[in-house]
Amino acid sequence: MGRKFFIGGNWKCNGTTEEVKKIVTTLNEAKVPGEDVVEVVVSPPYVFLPVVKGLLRPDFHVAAQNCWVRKGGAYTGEVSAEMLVNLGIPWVIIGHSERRQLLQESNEFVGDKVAYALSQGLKVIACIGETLEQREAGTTITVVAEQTKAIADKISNWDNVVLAYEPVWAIGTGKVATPAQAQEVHADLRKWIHSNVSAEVAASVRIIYGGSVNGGNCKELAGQPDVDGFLVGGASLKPEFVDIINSAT
Ligand code: G2H
Repeated sequence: MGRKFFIGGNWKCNGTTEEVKKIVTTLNEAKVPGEDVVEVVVSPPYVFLPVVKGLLRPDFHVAAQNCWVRKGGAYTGEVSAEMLVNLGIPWVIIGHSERRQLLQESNEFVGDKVAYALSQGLKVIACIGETLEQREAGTTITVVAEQTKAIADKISNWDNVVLAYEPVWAIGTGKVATPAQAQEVHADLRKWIHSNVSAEVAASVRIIYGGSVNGGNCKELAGQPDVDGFLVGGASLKPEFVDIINSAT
């Protein structure tokens, strides 16, 4: 079976209740292909998860932007995987580069988080990607392979994992990877998974691209054979997100 196209909207730390409701209204009124063609998941900040989940059309789903690395308890300011499950939130984004860079989340910590979230029944969008310095040093595949290995070392079942390749230099900069650059890394990563995880996982795991995706550049990127969808930041807050969803066809 082919890999179903996946579109994630990462709203990051944006929005008021009114703004969030407006985005949901736009999404609810949008004409998009069915769930058999494209899987759509939007990720509001924690505080808006219940309102978005309550108002959002049933064929779209919600994700948290992070969760704690193990069972909840005395961890001030954290939100546990169990709490997300309790709220009926099916997905979580883990290892976004903003957290890796600003909050020093290491590869190992991200791997532990992915494993714990999966163990609790969540589905995970796991983010990886190189910095500009690493790309210019020619270490892109080494870096993303190390990030992926830290996850692979901790999990045995990839059915509920989507890998988001997000080159750090393309995030929120307006500087999108070219379709050829994205395809090259996705294909290399799939090869790495083939050799280091299994042929089955390499064939089935969805590798989505993130980094300045918008309504204008999505179609060409979507046409690349190893690009299985997008994780969209800035443009997911705007009506053009609907065009990005429609790039699935
Ligand atoms: C990358 C992306 C969403 P943007 O962080 O995860 O954001 O599309 O704004 O570059």
